[in-house]
Amino acid sequence: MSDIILYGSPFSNFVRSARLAFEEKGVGYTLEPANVKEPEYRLLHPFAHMPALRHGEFRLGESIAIMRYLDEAFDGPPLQPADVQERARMMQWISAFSDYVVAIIGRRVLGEYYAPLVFNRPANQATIDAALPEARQQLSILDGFLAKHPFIAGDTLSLADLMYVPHVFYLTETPETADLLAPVPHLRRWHKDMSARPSVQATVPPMHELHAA
Ligand SMILES: N[C@@H](CCC(=O)N[C@@H](CS)C(=O)NCC(=O)O)C(=O)O
Repeated sequence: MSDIILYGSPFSNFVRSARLAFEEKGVGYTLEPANVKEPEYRLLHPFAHMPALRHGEFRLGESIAIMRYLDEAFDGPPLQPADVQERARMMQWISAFSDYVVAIIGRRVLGEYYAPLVFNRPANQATIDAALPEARQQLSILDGFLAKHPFIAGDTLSLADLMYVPHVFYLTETPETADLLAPVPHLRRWHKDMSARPSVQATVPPMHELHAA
């Protein structure tokens, strides 16, 4: 058992991004359930979300904070570009992800398509339909950058790729959401390349459990 514990569900996109950072760095960890409703959980994450991390006495919440901590506190391949402008561009994509992509593709498109499986309620098609134009635009913006660069921040793998992979993975998993990827070949190429990485393969959510539930 590792002395680093990551709290969260293997289905959570944000937990998966943190797990991807562990895998890419080669840092061992134990994944434990996050009891977000328990008052003590707020000692790990003040806003009671997942993921949260415990490393000895150190506690930390929020995926990107955990990912940067792993990258900066441990040896292993660097996950942030050394070049200051590339590092800034990495943060641009991560910030856009957290504010725009999560709101549209995460909450409105994926959140609704997966509502029957995850929340046991019907999908709200009106919410999906209203979000689709902006979702398509977001994917096309990413596609345009990936037409010229192998990775989201530029020439090397970075935390930005690890942030986006889980959301794009869920898009590939239903026929309706996979349709959104048809017009974005460069994003599909990136996702194919990412899917070949051992880190991505080691963190695939156990979808059969979701379908059986
Ligand atoms: N900004 C946060 C988002 C985390 C988040 O929204 N996590 C969801 C699960 S995907 C959560 O904890 N929801 C509360 C709950 O499940 O009760 C991060 O990047 O870590």
